[in-house]
Amino acid sequence: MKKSNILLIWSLAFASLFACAPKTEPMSTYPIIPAPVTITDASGHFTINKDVQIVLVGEKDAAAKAAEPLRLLLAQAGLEIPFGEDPNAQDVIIFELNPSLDIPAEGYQLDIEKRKVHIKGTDASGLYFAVQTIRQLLPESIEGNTAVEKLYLPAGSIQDNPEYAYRGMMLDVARHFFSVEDVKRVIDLISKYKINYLHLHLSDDQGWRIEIKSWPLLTRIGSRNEVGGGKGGFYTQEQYKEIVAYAASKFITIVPEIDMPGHTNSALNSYGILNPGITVPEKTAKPVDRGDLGITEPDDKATPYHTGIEVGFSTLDTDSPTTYQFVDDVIRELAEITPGPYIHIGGDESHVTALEDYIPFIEKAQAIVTKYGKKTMGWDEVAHAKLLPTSVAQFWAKGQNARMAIEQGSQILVSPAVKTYLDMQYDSTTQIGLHWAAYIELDDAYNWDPLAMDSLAFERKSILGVEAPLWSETVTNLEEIEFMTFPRLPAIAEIAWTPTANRSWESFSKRIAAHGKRWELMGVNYYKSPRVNWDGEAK
Ligand code: TNX
Repeated sequence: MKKSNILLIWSLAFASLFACAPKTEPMSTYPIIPAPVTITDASGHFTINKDVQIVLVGEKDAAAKAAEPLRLLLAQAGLEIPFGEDPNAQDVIIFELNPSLDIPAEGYQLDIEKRKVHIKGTDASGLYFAVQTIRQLLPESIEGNTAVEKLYLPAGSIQDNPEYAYRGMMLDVARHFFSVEDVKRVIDLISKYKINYLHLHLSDDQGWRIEIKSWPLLTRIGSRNEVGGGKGGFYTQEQYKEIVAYAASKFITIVPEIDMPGHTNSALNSYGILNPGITVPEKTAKPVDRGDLGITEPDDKATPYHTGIEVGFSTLDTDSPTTYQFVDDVIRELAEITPGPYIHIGGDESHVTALEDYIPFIEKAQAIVTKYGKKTMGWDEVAHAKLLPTSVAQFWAKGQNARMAIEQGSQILVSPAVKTYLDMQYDSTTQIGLHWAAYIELDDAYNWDPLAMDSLAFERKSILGVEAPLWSETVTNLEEIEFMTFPRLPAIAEIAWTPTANRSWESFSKRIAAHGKRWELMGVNYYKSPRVNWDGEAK
């Protein structure tokens, strides 16, 4: 044989060896966000191909809720993995749900060996979050629905659980309305970062967005507007239930908010009887055409639509018994369609409600929420009222209010506008968004600690969690939602999930670059922050 042929054969053999060789970089180098509590590397890898089976162990029905999303994800890559029965077989992915294991709530233990993947948890959420970790151990191509013969997972172990029980995002569907499909897309994207609450801001001065059967004009009139005077919209109760169920399938709980007693002009458009006599700022007022709706009775006290972004001019009539009947009906209907523990009553920026009226209003609203079996959330101003220990104050502006809530025995949800507000512009060149609180670049969103937000440090036990609100005065469609949310939401998610000692900007800024590649495959319109080298090595 000619020398050159031998060389060719050798080099072909060598090349094919490498073509088949899977990625075997250590598990700890994979760009997992939020960063897990501990990762232990091992050598080798697990191969996912058509011979692999998923096996459920322990509480099988609950485990299946987490296993099914993995099965669907792999099916997207052309790998149809069946369910099997034998946990002692080889080439299995075991989902074990066992409440007596020593694993904290929502946590998981993930062990990847050459012939077995073993996922353990004490609740289904933990197993689901393990699946999100596995997703990030798979190659980026998994996000692009590309069919493959096999996939590899690096061997090793991860022990993981969240630092905070509440890891949330808020979407304002009142200033601009977003469709059920848009909300589902947001749920898809945030669930990958182990977010477990989505707060929906369902009413504000510009629009009322949830059907309340006992007060039908709220949607017939109050929903037909948004910032800029667009047509607005609302969710029927059936659509809301569809959102709740979709979120639940991704282990996200919906927190509905009806903002009261301020931010209520859309209720006052619909029912003048709730109006103590407020007027809408003239330059943003748009008349309501009741005749066009076939409503013949005049309502002289009903206000015009508010199409601008001014805040703090509206209030419910806090002296009127009708107002409390209204609040009772709204909360009763909302509680009936909300399986989650919280109802948010707003309570922010009630600048035209006197404090002596505001306080009893909040206390009555809190009692109504309690009567319907739910816990109350409110923006930090609610701490002026007597809060129940089960109530949660959402700290957005004033540390003093947060401390007042804590002194009463309530927990706080940490959402400082200067760090977590997703509607804040990244810098002075950002085309959408506001900057009244701050410009928030990605490193600003990442480099802070919920325990040290105020001059008086908060105690760990006083903090329920962290939430990033996206207000929508300037955000009008899904592309803009994505642009303001990514990459900052993953930064907030890591603050809420990962212990402070495990977090560093240096590491996060490298890991997030790999997520940019995934978002491109998913068609996510993200902000390419100049603080990140997006073309850098994925790992
Ligand atoms: C303040 S945050 C508000 C909202 C606005 C937001 C805009 C809070 C409780 N109130 O009404 O939409 O600023 O950034």
